[in-house]
Amino acid sequence: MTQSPGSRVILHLDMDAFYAAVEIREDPRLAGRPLIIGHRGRRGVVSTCSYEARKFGVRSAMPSVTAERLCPGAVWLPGRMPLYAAVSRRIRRVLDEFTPIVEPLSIDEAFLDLTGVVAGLGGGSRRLRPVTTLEDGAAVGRLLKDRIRHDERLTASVGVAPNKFLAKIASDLEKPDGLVVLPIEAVPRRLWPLPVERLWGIGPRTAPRLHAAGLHSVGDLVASPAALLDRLVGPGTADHLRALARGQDDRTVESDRGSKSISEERTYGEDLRDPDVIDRALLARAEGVARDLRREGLVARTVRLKVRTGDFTTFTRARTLPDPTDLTEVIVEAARALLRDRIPLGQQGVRLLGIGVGGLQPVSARQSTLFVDSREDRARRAARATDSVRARLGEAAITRARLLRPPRPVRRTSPPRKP
Ligand code: TTP
Ligand code: MG
Repeated sequence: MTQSPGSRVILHLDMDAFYAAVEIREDPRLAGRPLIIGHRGRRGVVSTCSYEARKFGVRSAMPSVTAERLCPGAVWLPGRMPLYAAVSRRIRRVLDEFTPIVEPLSIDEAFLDLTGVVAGLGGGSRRLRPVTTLEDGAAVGRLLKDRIRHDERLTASVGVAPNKFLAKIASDLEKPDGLVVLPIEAVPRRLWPLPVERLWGIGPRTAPRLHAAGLHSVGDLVASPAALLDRLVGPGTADHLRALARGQDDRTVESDRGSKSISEERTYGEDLRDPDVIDRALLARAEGVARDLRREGLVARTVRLKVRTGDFTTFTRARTLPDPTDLTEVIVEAARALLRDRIPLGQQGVRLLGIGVGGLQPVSARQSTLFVDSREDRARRAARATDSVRARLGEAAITRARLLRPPRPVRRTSPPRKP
């Protein structure tokens, strides 16, 4: 499969009938029987149940009395959290072996960003190479499922897609023990038939309003006139839902390790309007953030730009870098692109400007050796040298020429010359 450059490979993993599956592993006599984890009685609710119990209509969060009525023959167990938590921690360690960017969502599910990570992708020789396509991602998914089956005797369902939303949809499509790749081309066939409730942001309050207007499936929503959805949920939410329905989602996988994110922001007494002044403010924030990264020995996978405009609207936009970095130039370029392409400044000036970085990992853990090019290494060495001069001689010892230049009174029409 061909993919556009810069596209991501995101994996979502969700364990099957997690608490119930662990109990069945501990006592194989339970296998094949309807098993419900939860407390019986008037005040109890179902935590989860085996797939055999689901055939009777039993579901998570259902009152236990309802479950008892639907499935009178079920075995009930109260649940053992410490055991499930220990299994979850061990699975987490397996996930960590595959990529440094793991975002756990709950005790039994997580997102992994596999873009560019090096894995033994099989093909007879099990050659190590970086993950670049969804098929590579699926190969990693297979390895991951095999490891969990082997180490824990449990099954997981995996979705592989170019973003978080589609990966999560995909992991659920063929549960249990599923492995589904969901490229953007498959969105009409696989996403559009699903109920609108599957879009993030459509909850119990919004869903009935959409149903009343005849919008039941994601496809209904795609086919509906824009004005209808705008009126039902407001134009902001409508845009968000339309993007998801087309399979678009640019949220980044936020690793919880090194969850300490690094950021810098400034509020200005007077709104910034001159593009040149705004650009220099961006550069200064990027410089601060990059220096913190280098001091901590970390590289960042994502760059986040925060802009508050004169009318107090706040925008936060993020992008994933093709390769983790601690370089000012790379960070400021990402921030510039976000400002240019993703923030509708309109006539507004900038009141607050911030740059943050996430997806942090130790510089030594940079896995995508493919991307280590000597130009970047040289830039990094230069940055380190500058940092150490600053550390010895103080802040003012070295300043970027660009940051010294006075603001220009008129709009720039040609790119700045190199100083
Ligand atoms: P889920 O992944 O939602 O459910 P599951 O793993 O049991 O089944 P599936 O195959 O559909 O993924 O939740 C993971 C665990 O979290 C689940 O085993 C029990 C617990 N849980 C609750 O205790 N209460 C709830 O309402 C839900 C949804 C889950
Ligand atoms: Mg699960």
